[in-house]
Order: sequence, then C-alpha cells, then structure tokens
Amino acid sequence: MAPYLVDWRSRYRGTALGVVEPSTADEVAVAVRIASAHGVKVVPQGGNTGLVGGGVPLTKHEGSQQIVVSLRRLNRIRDLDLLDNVIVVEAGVILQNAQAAARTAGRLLPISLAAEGSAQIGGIVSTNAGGTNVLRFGSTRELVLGLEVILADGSIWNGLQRLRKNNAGYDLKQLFIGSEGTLGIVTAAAIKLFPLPHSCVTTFIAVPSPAAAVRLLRYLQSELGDSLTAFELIERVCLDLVFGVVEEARDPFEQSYPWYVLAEVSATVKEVVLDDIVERSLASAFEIGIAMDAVLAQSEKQRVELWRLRDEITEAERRHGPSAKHDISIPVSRISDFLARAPATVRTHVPHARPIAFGHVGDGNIHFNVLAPAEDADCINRAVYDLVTTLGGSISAEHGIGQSKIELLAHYKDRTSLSLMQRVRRALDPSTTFNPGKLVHVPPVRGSDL
Ligand code: 2HG
Ligand code: ZN
Repeated sequence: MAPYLVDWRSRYRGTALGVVEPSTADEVAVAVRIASAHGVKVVPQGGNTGLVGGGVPLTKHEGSQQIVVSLRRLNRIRDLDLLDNVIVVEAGVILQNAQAAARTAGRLLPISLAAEGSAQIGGIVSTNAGGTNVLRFGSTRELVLGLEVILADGSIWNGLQRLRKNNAGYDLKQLFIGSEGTLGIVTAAAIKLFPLPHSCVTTFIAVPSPAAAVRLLRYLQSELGDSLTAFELIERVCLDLVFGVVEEARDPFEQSYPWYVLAEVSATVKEVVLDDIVERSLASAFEIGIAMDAVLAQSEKQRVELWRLRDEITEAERRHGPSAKHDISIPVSRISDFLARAPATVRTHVPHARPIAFGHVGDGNIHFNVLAPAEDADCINRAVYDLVTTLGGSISAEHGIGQSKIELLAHYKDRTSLSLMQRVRRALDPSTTFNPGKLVHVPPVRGSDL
C-alpha cells in the first residue's frame, strides 16, 4: 500500500485499512456503501500528484479507520463526439492520454499542466486544476459540461450531460468541482473540446521586471488577442535550479536576465504566418523597454526544450530540499507590488530563507515558494499570506486546501463563507465519510444550527 499512503512531496504519510481499486462506477458505489455501513472513512485518490496532501489518508483519524479508493482502473474514454465537441472520460484516465485521444480526433483538450503525465481526470476535476492554458481557456471548472459522481450514501448521481446551456435549477456539478473529494467521488466527466490550432509559436522572453512582464502581457494581448494562450513568469533562480538537475537543459540566452516569460501563441485560423506577427510585436516591446531579448522555438524539439525549463521547476525545487509553497493569486495589477515586498517581508522573519517565484502571471497566480527548513514554514506562511490578504488575494489559486492549508483557510476565510462550506459539506455527507480532515473541518451539529 505504501505508494498510496504518501503524497508526492513525502510530507504526509497516512494509515489505511486497505486500498480499494474498483474498475467501474458501480464498484466505487459498493465500496462507499460498505465503508459507510462500518463507519470507515473513504479517501479518493487519483494520480497522487497533489501538493497539499488532499489525496492521501490522515496519519491518524480520531479512532476511525480509513480506506483509500484509487480511481486508476476507471480508465476508459467513454465517448468522443466531434459534433458535440466533447470527450467523456473516466476518472482514472491520465490527462496526457485524454489530450492525445482528442488530438488524434483533430481536437484540442486545453487543460495542460506540468504533472499531466500522471495526473488523472478525476483529481483534476476534484481540485479544479489550473495550469498553463487558463489564460485563454479558463480553469477546469469552465471546461466541464457534466459529471458522474458517487454520493456519500453510495448512490450514483448521473449528471453526465453535455449541454452548453442548462438553467434548469442549481448547477450541481460545480459543487463537486474543486471540492477535493469531500462531497462525492467523481467517476467520469464530460469535457469541452476546441479546434486544434493550425500553428503555434513558443517564445522565451527576457524581461527587466515583473512590472514589465505584466505590461508585456497586456501589450501582447492587444496585438495578438485570444491567440496568446500561455504567459508564464519565471525568476532567474528557477532556471538555475533546473540546470542543477536536468543535465541537458540549456540557457536559451548567452547572458543571464533577472526575469523571463515563456509565452505561447496559437493560431486557429489557417495560413496565418504567426512567426512574423510575433516577431513584429516583440520588436515593438523591445523598443518600449518591456522586453530585453527573446528566442522563438524553431522546431517541436526546441518547443519541448523551452517548456521543460518551466515544467521542471517543481521537481528541481523538490530535489533541492524543503520549501514553503505559496500558490497565491492576487489582482494582476498588484503582482509587481507583491513581488517587490514579499521577499523582504519573509527575510525579516527568516533571514536565510530563499524565495523563488514563478507562475501563471496572466491569471494573477504566482507560485511564491520559499526554500527554507520545515520548522520555519509557519512563520513564513503567515508573513506571505498576511501580505496576500492585504493585497486582496487568495491563499490558494489552484492547488487547493487539502490538509496543508485547512487551518490557514479557517484563519483567512471570512466566517460566512466558512459556515456555508461547512453546511454544504454536512448536507451532502452528514457522517463525513469522504476525505475527513481535508479542506474544511465540520464541527458537530449544535442545537442552534438545526
Ligand atoms: C506549476 O505551475 C504547478 O508548475 C506547481 O502549479 C507549482 O511547484 C509549485 O509550487
Ligand atoms: Zn501552477
């Protein structure tokens, strides 16, 4: 059972009675019914790539026993319809396999993230995963048309519709998306497909500062419109970490710059010569001082190499040692203010801490991670989240709450939101069978709550 009990960063090691591996939604429902009849808690698990300990059982759960329900054997693509522009996939399908199936059919499944080689659709839906294409296509929440979910009483909710418009009552699927397996177990999802781009330009751009990066983002959007599909900010220190672990990784430039942007532009209109348009836009950006240098990938191989510099940061950081991760979002207009203040704020508390910043700047989502020993994490977290709160931001942009942020959510979220979350959880899962100790604590019901 060992791999199922520990999270990807080896920060949480749980205990369980066993790991159940159903291969159909009906079997998941039976597992839930049996567990709940015996007061056993159920921890759903996908590819186990999460960063907040949401998919592994607790170390000890108040005397209750837990089982892990792995969704990995629910790995069928149930349907791909080119007229509806939809793919219906089971929870255990690995994102990369779903993308490939869509591509083979001439369509784009736009969810894309560094862990796509192991992350599974059920986990992606349950965490409302973000990634690098949110700028253009929105997060998972905006791409899901329907869901099939196992409820706490072991019944199956068939909400696997594929309608673009449906105002017949509450939008129930949205409750389960991003609920981190606390309200139900997602067993299948219907997801929107888009036309495949005819051409694509990937460019690595050196910029003088985060403020310049934000201005470059808006400038490129005004020049290129919706064809700008990704815009990632990377601090120099991230590249140095990657060079330390990926032997074949090369610096795209001859000199080093303080900040970089990895941008991707895709054309869905045929016969558009994107390279020229992008080069012209970048030339103007150089003139107005919001970009300093740029390389354009000349082949698919080079495109993959540039993306590797971005996608390997998390692994390089993990290999470097412990870090306090802050997956925060703030209004885009305040990113440069945040990045100017956060490192100094952290260092006043922990002088030897080494902040590294990267992320999805177009979505206001920065991964502000601080390399420091684990015992400094609490103090660093408070300093960063206080600043984020002052700037009108969120303590979790895309990774969720899991077990690592459950106390932080209770501290930073307003009382009314917390109480609504608790009431929703209690209504859908009165015995807290699903994923206890994750996302939000549910206190026992008092007379005044009834
Ligand atoms: C990414 O953007 C992921 O690559 C992981 O969200 C971020 O390692 C992180 O903090
Ligand atoms: Zn991210």
